[in-house]
Amino acid sequence: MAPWRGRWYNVRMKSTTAHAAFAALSAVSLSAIAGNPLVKGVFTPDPAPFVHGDKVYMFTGHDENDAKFFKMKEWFVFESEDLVNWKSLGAPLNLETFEWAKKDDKAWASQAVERGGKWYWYICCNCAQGDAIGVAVADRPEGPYRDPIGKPLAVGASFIDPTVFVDDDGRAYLFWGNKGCWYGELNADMVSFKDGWREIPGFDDEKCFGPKSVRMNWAHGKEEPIVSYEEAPWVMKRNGTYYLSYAAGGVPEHMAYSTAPTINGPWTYRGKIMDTPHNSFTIHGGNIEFKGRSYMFYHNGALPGGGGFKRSACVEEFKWNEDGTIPFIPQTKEGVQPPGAIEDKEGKFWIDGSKGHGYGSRRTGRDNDAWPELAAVWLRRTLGLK
Ligand code: FUB
Repeated sequence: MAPWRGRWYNVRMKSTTAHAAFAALSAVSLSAIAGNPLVKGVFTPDPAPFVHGDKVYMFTGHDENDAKFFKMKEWFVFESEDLVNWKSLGAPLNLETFEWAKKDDKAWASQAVERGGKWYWYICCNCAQGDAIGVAVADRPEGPYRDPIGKPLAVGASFIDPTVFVDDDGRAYLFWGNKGCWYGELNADMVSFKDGWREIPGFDDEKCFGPKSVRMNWAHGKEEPIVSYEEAPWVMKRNGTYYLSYAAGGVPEHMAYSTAPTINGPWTYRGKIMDTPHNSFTIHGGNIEFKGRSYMFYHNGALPGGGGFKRSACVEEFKWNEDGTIPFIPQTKEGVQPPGAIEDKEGKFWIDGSKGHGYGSRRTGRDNDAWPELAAVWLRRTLGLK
């Protein structure tokens, strides 16, 4: 278990008096804004958020502190009620969970969902036959997790970065892949495929997955023209349209997306969502709707000591365009306000609309004198005090 399990992160106080008060209440340390990266004490690449009731669970990988290349052996889970304060639930999943996995490295990107009271965590790693997708199951997000099938779900060159999507009709799908994107429908057990898997339709078409550039395709062992899609797929649905967002453009990556009228396509390339993140040549994330607002997760290398192999989860709020397209989303150091904070046209915002309960301003920066007051309001409310 990670030594920092169970701590609340992200105390951002400017007033020393208020800071001391917060420190005295060490078990419940609150902040009015998250600040990116979200988790300060450990590297948290490839964030995969999941909304469950009034909480968000964020599943991530773990870039080790001494990494010179990708060095990843376990996966983390964090919990939040406001996207600002994140509690570590530890590292309940690691390569040891999978008997068939090579143990030295390559616990790469993952995603988990809850279904029927069980948590299914889809991961990628290496096995004797090559790149593999696996699944672990638990009764709670924090585990304990076990491998329910004792073998990989799928094996193939560049089989990395699984994303799971459960449609309105209850049918579930797994998508994955680097410089290729494969998908298959899962059975109701969530741990087997109904009818195998296949490459998504139109993968080689620029109209579907963006402009081609010549890049190294490790699966084919040569450089070749490849559509913009690189890796890190994330599937979701909104108002009847399917959205597939992904890391794009080769290295350094940006985030882009395609849409389709059905889960089987045809996919249409829709353009860029995010630029290359600060100090990281990869970008990996996904979006959620939470308490009536929309959020995009991704990672950057901005934590002190961070970089391309020491990445950290971040989040930005965004508003869908009226025509259903995803806007370009700028990346910020400030991150998000808690859902419930209402911003007025002057750029000030009030928690739950209660003017007089303290406010901050986006325009003047978040470190003005009102911040300790606002943070104190949150603390009082959380503790049930007046
Ligand atoms: O974290 C290892 C790999 O880097 C992931 O699988 C990719 O999506 C990229 O983020």
